[in-house]
Amino acid sequence: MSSTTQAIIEASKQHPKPADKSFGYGTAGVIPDEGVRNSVALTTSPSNENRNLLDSVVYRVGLLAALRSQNLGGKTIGVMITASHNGPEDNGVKLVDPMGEMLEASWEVYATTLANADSDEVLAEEYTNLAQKLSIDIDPESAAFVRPNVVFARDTRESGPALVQALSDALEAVGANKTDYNLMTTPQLHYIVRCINTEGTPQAYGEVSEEGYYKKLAAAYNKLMRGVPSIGEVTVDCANGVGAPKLRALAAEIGESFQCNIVNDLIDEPSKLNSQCGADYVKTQQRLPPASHAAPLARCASLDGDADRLVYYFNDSDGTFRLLDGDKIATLAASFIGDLVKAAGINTKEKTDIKVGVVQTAYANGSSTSYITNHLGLPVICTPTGVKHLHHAALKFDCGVYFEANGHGTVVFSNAALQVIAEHEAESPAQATALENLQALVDLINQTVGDALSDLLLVEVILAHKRWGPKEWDATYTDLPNRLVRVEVSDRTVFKTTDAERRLLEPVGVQEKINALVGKYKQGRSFARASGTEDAVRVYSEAAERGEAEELARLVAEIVAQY
Ligand code: NG1
Ligand code: ZN
Repeated sequence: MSSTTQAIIEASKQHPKPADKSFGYGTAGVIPDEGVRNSVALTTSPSNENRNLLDSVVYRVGLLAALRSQNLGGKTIGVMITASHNGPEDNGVKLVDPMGEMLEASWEVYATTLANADSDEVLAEEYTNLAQKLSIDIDPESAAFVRPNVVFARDTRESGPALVQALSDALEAVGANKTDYNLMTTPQLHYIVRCINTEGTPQAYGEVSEEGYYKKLAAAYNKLMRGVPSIGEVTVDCANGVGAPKLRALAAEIGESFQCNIVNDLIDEPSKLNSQCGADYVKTQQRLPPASHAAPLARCASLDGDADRLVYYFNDSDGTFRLLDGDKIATLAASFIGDLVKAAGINTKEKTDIKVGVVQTAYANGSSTSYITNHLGLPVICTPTGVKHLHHAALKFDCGVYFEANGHGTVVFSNAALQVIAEHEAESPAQATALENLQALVDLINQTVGDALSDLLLVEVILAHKRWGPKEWDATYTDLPNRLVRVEVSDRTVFKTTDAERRLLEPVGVQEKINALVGKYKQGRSFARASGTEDAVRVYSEAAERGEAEELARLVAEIVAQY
């Protein structure tokens, strides 16, 4: 047995896997097969088996991160410890690939294999097998040994530091170089990973530091706001999470051109994380966080617990709550960018040098899809749920705008588009201004992953340029009434979908029943799919009238519940 495998076994004894648990890599990272909410649940009581549950997963994910780095010639891999929008007692772990993307899909199965190894010895064996399969030399004494490079960060959850220890133990066992970035938002870690791996190349993404992140965004924002009158303060609910101190630092770096009122910033009270506040609360409850008091027509926004989701909302003059979700952010961004490439003279009637497109999931409101196609005249792709699918599809465009309805998304530019934007020659002062704005926009947007802080600045810039309040933005199109229901079933794996999860293949006959129901409703649409993060099937429906959307959801849920 090599010294590395010996070290893996020794350290693994500190992070044992509970015997009766199994794991899979879901829409949000490694999760137990019975699906404990998003990512992996963890309670803070040391005696609770859930603690060991996540402890072993993080330890093993640390081993995998090192292998991933070695497999890519020593490129830096990121590990983020967070359970995003979920409760404070949950936690989870995700890997970040070298360009700041999510872990390549083919590696998800390796994560599952290591997470499920039944003993410390079997884990070491699986690790060795995997290294062999990937032709990785794991002996630090060997000439062919590539030292792994791994960086990591965590959100504000109480369980974070203990999990960082598990991760650290794994990295030490395999002789990896490691850097602990402590508290960060998920997108900040993605930014850091990309900066490290592109440093000194023509694709350099920015300074490798949290400070560098603020400077890059602040400079881009201030460039875009030059000569543009302020539209006043935005109130930002930070979900009592890591986004609060980070937004404060960003706002300080920007200076007076960005006025924000930060609420729900109690990060020293861990139980308050995502509780009665945050993007998920606002989106699912369709109401203001109780602690927020929004004046009529005042812009409000909410982040989630790791600041990768953003939704906007406001109270109308008559007091009704209006949500501006990921679909509204996507349409706003796509229309602004579409106009800019035209104003810069890059796209004209004769040529489309930068093809702009939008990527959504089946949960996008039908009205948003029609608006993009019919009003903005842009192509739309629908993908399965999970940002990795959206991100991948967005790369098919020169400029791909992707958002989930829940507010997770960003804009990605192809290398060809970046080159056009950098080299295009403006033929008038107006074109020159548009081009400069486009160039600044590329820096303002965190292209690695959906980033609530970057998206917040993006929306603020667009609204200021358009001189729009939330009501004008909301008026671009009217959402169809919709309903999302969670249905508990005995075995969610029997639900198999096709067509970007919009139709069921199995159980056989169910789709036909759904179709028959949908046909009875004006502008009716409904689909059912197994959740990737919870042990349930989700049913979504929309229709022309609220009552009809509700009824359709109820009836489809009744069909699903029979399985
Ligand atoms: P699942 O549980 O697979 O529906 C949920 C969200 C996704 C995504 C993931 C990961 C809905 C309907 N689903 O996935 O959009 O955010 O969690 O966090 O919002
Ligand atoms: Zn999140």
